[in-house]
Amino acid sequence: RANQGFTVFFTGFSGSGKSTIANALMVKLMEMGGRPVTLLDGDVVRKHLSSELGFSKEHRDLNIERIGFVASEITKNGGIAICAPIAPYAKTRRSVRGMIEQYGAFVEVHVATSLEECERRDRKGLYKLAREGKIKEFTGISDPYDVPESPELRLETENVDVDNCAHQVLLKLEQLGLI
Ligand code: GGZ
Repeated sequence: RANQGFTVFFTGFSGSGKSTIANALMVKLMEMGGRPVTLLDGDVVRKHLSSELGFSKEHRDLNIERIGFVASEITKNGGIAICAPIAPYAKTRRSVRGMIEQYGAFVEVHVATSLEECERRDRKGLYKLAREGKIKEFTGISDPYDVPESPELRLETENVDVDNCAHQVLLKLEQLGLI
């Protein structure tokens, strides 16, 4: 159905490029007009919706379930939700998929930047702190990340620019008949 709501759910390591690609995608979808687009970025959600939560498995799961709930409401009302958390646990991603697929499409996009590359870039200096043990339970360093087995799309970001990545997502949405 060309007019159903849908959720684009990015997952990947810290520093993989999720937020940047999600932002670029949001701009493109907004330019197309039509349905309202809501970006639920990791940072913003952590500040406004999950401010009391840390990074234990329980807290990460709660965070993702909250994002999933908001995305499912947006999807139910025919909107477009773009989510960009790490979402390290496959089981939790599956549960969110289930919540959303009751109302519309769930498009999982694995931002597959390798841990090595994220750590090499270390844009916020967090990997260094994690290696020094100053940040505990850091995804990829001292906490797990379940690699998505069958996402709708996997983005290899090395030597591919942001615009190209966002374009690949648009093509996938077209292929799926969502836009
Ligand atoms: C992972 C952490 C941690 C730990 C703080 N592990 O690059 P960033 O800074 O902006 O993205 C990371 C963000 C991850 O929050 P999410 O809500 O996306 O995580 S989850 O989906 O697992 O709930 C990073 C920062 O928070 N950060 N401590 N220990 N990332």
